[in-house]
Amino acid sequence: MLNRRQTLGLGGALVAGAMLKPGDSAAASTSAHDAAADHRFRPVNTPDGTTLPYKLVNGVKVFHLIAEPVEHEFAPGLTAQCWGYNGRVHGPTIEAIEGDRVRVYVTNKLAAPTTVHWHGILLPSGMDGVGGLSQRPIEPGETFRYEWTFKQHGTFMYHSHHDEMTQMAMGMMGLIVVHPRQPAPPVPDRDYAFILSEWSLKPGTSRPDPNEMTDFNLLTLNGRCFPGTSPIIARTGERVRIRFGNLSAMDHHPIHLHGFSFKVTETDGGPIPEAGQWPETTVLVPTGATRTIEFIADAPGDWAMHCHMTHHLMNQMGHDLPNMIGADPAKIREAIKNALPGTMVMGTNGMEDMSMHRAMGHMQTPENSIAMQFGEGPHGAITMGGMFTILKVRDETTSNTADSWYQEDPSNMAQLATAAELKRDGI
Ligand SMILES: [Cu+2]
Repeated sequence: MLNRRQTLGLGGALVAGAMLKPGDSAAASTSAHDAAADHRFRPVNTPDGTTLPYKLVNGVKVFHLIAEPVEHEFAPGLTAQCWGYNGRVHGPTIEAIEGDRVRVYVTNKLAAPTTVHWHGILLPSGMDGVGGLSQRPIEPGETFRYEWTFKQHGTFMYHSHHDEMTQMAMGMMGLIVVHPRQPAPPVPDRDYAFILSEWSLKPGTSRPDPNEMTDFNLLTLNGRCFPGTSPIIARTGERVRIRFGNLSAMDHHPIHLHGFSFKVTETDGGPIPEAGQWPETTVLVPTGATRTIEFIADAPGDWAMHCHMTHHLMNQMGHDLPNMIGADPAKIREAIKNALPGTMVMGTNGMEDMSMHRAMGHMQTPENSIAMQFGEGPHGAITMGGMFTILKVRDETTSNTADSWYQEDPSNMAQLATAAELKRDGI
């Protein structure tokens, strides 16, 4: 059930942990995925991310988070000096089972003090991780121990709770997925998890700006912006669960999935009783909250999944541009060409032509920046960036599915209308 990327991401953890059972005292390195072997739950897949391994010590799952600077790639061609955990932005997903006793060591390798808050987890006040309120900050070089028993299941998050504005803007967050001890059927065939976040990274710079309040220019799914996001995959007829957690500084994200009607089955407060679930195609994920959706992937195809705020589908270059719709840019280019050589003016028909110029190398952009919108699809440019990815549903999936495009039956495709058709229908 693991896809190619997930298998790669897990590396040796699966092998090392395959034979461990709860209660083993051996301190062998493993991950929550070992339990999948006895079918108690479907392991969660964090696209473009990974799951944090643990050691089982006298029945306690022991995790180690290391807060540290990370050079992070948002999409090919765009990297930044961020802060994350265990060499990643965002941190690896912590996965466990309801009832598990867990111990999480947090080592601070940053130059600044930090803490970790376990967002939505029901635990003792002293383990809550709020700097100054529930503990003193973890100074650089120190390691703190957090410990609790999971009394609940669902989708939760962890994040810095010290100098939050700075540290969260730099990337210090991750997901926590707790599976039910007694899974209630139907257990999903696919279980994906995304963390939604936003960044301000001025073109040509290499450090996110934590002082930004409104003009975020990188909107990410698991720290990646389209076209850097990996697609997600399902086989036709499978039950798919997708978990969204939002830790954006200032924005909520209405996540829209094409092609399906889904139900919102849980929040970070817990499962929603079936009688309270209603059908949706867009789920609003407020900042500081999680939402989980489930549906049957009963229609094969390449289906867009994205935030519906159109400015959250733009990358860096889409900001602070003059409105040139319907104007003649030639005169402006002429007027400024000596003062600002290489300047592009937004096209008179929108952004697509500008992105095409950029992609074809006609347009100069600052070093370490990416086009505001532009992915390559089977039928031309996909004129989006940011919080956008693709759900690929196929009757049969293979290791190549992620890189393939859906071959639609031509009779089911929008086509250039013929003269005969126009005449027939009186157009
Ligand atoms: Cu959004």
